Amino acid sequence: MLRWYGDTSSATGAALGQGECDVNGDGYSDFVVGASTSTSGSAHLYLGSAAPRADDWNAASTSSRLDLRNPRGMADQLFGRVVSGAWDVGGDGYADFLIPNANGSVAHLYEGSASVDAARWNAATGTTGANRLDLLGSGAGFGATAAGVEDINGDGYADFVIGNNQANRGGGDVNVYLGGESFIGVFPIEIAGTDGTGSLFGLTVAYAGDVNGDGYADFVVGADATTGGGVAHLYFGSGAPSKEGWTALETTARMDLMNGDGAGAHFGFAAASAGDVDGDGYGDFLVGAQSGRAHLYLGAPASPPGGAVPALRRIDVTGSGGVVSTAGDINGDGYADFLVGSGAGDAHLYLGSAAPTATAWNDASSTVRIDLVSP
Ligand SMILES: [Ca+2]
Ligand SMILES: [Ca+2]
Ligand SMILES: [Ca+2]
Ligand SMILES: [Ca+2]
Repeated sequence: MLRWYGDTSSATGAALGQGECDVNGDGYSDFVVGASTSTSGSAHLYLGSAAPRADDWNAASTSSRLDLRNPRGMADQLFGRVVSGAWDVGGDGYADFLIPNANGSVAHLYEGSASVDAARWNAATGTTGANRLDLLGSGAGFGATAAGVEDINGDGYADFVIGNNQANRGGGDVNVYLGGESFIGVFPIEIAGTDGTGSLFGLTVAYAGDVNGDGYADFVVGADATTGGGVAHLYFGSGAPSKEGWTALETTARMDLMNGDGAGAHFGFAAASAGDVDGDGYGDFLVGAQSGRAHLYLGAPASPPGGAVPALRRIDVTGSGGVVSTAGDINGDGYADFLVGSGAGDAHLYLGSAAPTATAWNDASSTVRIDLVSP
């Protein structure tokens, strides 16, 4: 997901950036744009088609756009500040998506279907048949972040993560929800942060792809406000994920990624899957910082074989770092490309290749980096 950092009193956009997201199953990808405001907030689902048109999507009344409102109807809950694609949580062939109340202790999972219906989706919390699941958490921090993480336990149902940076006496935690045909009522796996009070563990949650190539998707949780300048944790999916496995001090189910950018770097402020940048079949992912650097971790097989923990090669790109995202494959060469921005008027597109290097990407006149400035 993209963690929005800015003026929450104005309408802001955050697109579904993950995977194919065909909510109504018509073969065209759809996307959500959040518009968090100081009132109740809103979000808009734009339906893809063979010939999308701005005048249609922007019309006051159109079937190509579904306008979503805070089902709780309350002000100041930051509905729409965070949106995330969730793949197919219910296993019915339609993509689902997440919109938490980022300041409201509730996260909403919207269920895709052949006949998506805004009125039904906007029904008040607790309404049966709303085609929406309202997941309740404790404390105002629950729902500050949300991310679909594909399928981390390999059962064919997509899974997702909700962050609560204020839980656990200020150390933060995340809830991992495993999808299923009738997963309502199943308790999430709760991972409590151990990075200290005020570390903001869970204020970054992100899909990482399958980093170690074992067939299970992996995910990242950031705690960017530790006294050491931030930390990020890579959690490995498996056939039987467990709280104990993910939280043990010594474990092969988790990898702790340490900050190398110095105090105050806010390493882990952002994270995202980068796709497969070097085309080796292993998922690569980004950890952003406010140090002016972003870090690409290249996926690799477990070492030694049979475990989960890979030896990850890290490439640091310089110039920005607070906003990171996959870009898909911009130039169609089979290597995924990625974007890094500062949130202050610049963004950089990094082109993937079989053998990417920091030297080539960071060169002042690089041919594998495209610098974008505000037009
Ligand atoms: Ca569609
Ligand atoms: Ca699953
Ligand atoms: Ca994996
Ligand atoms: Ca790779």
